[in-house]
Amino acid sequence: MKITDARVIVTCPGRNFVTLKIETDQGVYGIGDATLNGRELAVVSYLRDHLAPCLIGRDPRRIEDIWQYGYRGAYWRRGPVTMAAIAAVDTALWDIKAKMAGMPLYDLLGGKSRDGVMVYGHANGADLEQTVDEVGRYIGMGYKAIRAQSGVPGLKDAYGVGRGTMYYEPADAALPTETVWDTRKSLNFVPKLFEKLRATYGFDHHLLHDGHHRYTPMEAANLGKALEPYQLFWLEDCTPAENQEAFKLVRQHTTTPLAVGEIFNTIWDCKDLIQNQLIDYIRCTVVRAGGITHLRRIADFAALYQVRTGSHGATDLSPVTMGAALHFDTWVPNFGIQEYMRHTPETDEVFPHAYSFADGYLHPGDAIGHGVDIDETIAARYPYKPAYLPVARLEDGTLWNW
Ligand code: EZ4
Ligand code: CO
Repeated sequence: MKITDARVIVTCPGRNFVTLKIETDQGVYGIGDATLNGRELAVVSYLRDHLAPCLIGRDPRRIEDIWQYGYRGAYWRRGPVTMAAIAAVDTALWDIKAKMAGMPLYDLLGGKSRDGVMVYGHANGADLEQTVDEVGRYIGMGYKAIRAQSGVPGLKDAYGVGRGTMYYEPADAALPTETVWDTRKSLNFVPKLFEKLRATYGFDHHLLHDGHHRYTPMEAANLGKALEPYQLFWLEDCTPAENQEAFKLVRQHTTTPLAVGEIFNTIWDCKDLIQNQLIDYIRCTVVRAGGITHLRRIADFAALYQVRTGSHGATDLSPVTMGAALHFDTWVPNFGIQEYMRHTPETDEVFPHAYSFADGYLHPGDAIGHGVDIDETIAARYPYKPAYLPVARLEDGTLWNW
């Protein structure tokens, strides 16, 4: 069996997506997601100009060997661009293998460990009252777990607050939007939001919050401690994690569970955090962390330390990543939760998929492969459009972490 073609498809049904389609001499094809928000064309070139030509003629059944070829064979290891390209190839090859086996991908991975994948949705509002109402709306839709982000008094454009509520999309402009951040204002406000949420809805639902890398370790510790009475499911990205040791400081001050890893690319980024038990959930997902082959390695390593998975699932993760992640989540023994931001109807039309939502759970469906396809005719109607994530500055103009 041989790979005959590896094509990159760029489409923008409301937001940009980069998709790899691998074709074989046996008529079976596989689909992989290669989207890197705000840096899409770098991955397009990596695939089109460098990796795809090396794949032609290879046996698509040799997933592990092709993974190692992409990783070790480039000499230049790791990094978001490289790992998104490797992930796209890997996802497409698992899709092909599962189709050849006539199985849904979760069966090929080892079978179902659970009946449904618990997801958390995003409730956000311009102020406290609106956010509280939004959380109520998510509870009404059947969600068991909800992330709450709110506008902060005195700050324009807080992270996580959209223009429309259902389809929050941070990559909002052809050049990066500038936003302003102030930690003091945020620390004054966030505990009040969760106090109100628990007072209104009680403690039956899981509540989550994303700090989006904006606090220093000591500020993060302070926030984690202040949130303890409200029993969060997790506090995410409370401080930047390049220096993994920073989490020792946070950890020794708070019992609020911590989640990190949506911007990690490999097991090496997670290694110290996991083996020192500095986090509770690892946020890596298929496209960011080298596909199913590498994500599986991260999850198995995490299991040794009772760290559970909590895969990133924002709108920039295409339905292809969502589908593959749901198969992974259905199998992985140490599953925790899956993030789920809904895609727009235009995106769902470009990517027909077998997964579905019911009662707070996503189900991967029983289609063979990972169950997500791309309609190239519809995709061609939406050409690439430059779109960037915002940047954040402190009130004095200092560039900060968005
Ligand atoms: O800002 O995926 O938890 N979710 C997030 C996302 C990220 C975007 C960046 O592309 O932090 O909203
Ligand atoms: Co996040």
